[in-house]
Amino acid sequence: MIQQDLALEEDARQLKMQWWREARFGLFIHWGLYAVAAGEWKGQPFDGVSEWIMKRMAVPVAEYEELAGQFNPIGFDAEAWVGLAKAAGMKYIVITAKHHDGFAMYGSASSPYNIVDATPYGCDPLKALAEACAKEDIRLCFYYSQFQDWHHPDAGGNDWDYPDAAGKDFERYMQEKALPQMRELLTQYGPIGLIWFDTPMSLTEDQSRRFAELVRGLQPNCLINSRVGHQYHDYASTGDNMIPSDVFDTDWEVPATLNHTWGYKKADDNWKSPVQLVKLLVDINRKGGNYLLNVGPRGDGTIPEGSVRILEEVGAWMRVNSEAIYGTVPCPTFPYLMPWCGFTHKPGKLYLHVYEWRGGNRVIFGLGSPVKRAYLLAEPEKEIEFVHNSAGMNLSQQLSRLILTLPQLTPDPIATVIVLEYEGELKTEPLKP
Ligand code: FHN
Repeated sequence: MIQQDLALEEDARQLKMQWWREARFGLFIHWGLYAVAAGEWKGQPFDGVSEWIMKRMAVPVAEYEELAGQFNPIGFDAEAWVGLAKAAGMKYIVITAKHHDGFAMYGSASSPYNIVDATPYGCDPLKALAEACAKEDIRLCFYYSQFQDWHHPDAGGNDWDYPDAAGKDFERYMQEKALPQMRELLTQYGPIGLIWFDTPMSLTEDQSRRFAELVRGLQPNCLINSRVGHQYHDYASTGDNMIPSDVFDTDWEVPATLNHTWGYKKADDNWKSPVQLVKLLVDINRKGGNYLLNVGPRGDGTIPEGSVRILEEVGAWMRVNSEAIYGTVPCPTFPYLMPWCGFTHKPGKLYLHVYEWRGGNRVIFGLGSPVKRAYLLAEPEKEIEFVHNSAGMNLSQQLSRLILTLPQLTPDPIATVIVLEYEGELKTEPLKP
């Protein structure tokens, strides 16, 4: 009976993971009072990720609260944000409903320290986002810092206003803020794709379980990431910007920055280029993961033009090539490194992302599955000539050789994708002495 229950639970998890596995690319949004500070406190620049300014500069709660009085993001446009994610080819949005600073970015009845009650703006951006996401078929998801809350005297993280030795009652924080806010988020905004917990730190197993049970009780289809703690998750978050070195055999996602910060920081224009981003997306997808790429909107509600332009360029590439991204499954490693290309995979199709195109012969060693057809994803009628020799004694390290004859063409400035249709299972061959 217990075995049967477990099997049913696993079947249900497989079903609810489907949209997320199909999506492969999502938008993370870090937005909060720290966007007003923009990486400076009293004219002093701060060296670190912007949303940590309160803790790193040990800003007293009463002083940090003053940012709320200056927060009036009249430039916020939910449809433009959702439109940007959609145009970039992203399928879900995860936004900070409450980050470690404890400020709720929605109208919360459980704490007046929220954007509706404590700012001149007085509106609920998550409501507007929920409506825009529903229209555009983008899954709305919430980030919630469940352990750290530097505003609440009993929560984790604030040892300058509230020293740990003063006898914190974490249970009181859970009962009066964290659990009620989770309930609000799961009952006021329609179906939520996932709850993105963060920094569980010293949460006990019982506390993690109660967060997970609350989510599952209110929205059984809502996914939970591994930072809920104690293995109560549906999928794993890797470390920030940390990509596994090879295929990772579980459901996983990389939370990643576009520059060097999550929240808006006016001094940080270190944007990754569209080429770098697509290479990362391809690499992450090949290894079986999702890419959750962050933007940090400003205090006025606008997304920095630098990030908008880059995401639009990624989107232009996605419009032609997203078949090679959505719903991909892991692709085994090839025996040799091939810096000129990347791979993604779906059963029956191997996608070769050519970063450095040149006409003429290019060889792929070690593809063990017979190739039936090769063509350009952007122009499927353009067949690519090839010869596929199976492994033999006289060939390099006894590996199969796929010799592609690439035509002269104007390549995609990011990556030109070739589809290789193959027979049977996808097999790559190991190097032999
Ligand atoms: O401390 C946070 C950080 O500010 C940011 O939210 C990232 C996103 O993954 N999570 C924590 C650090 O891992």
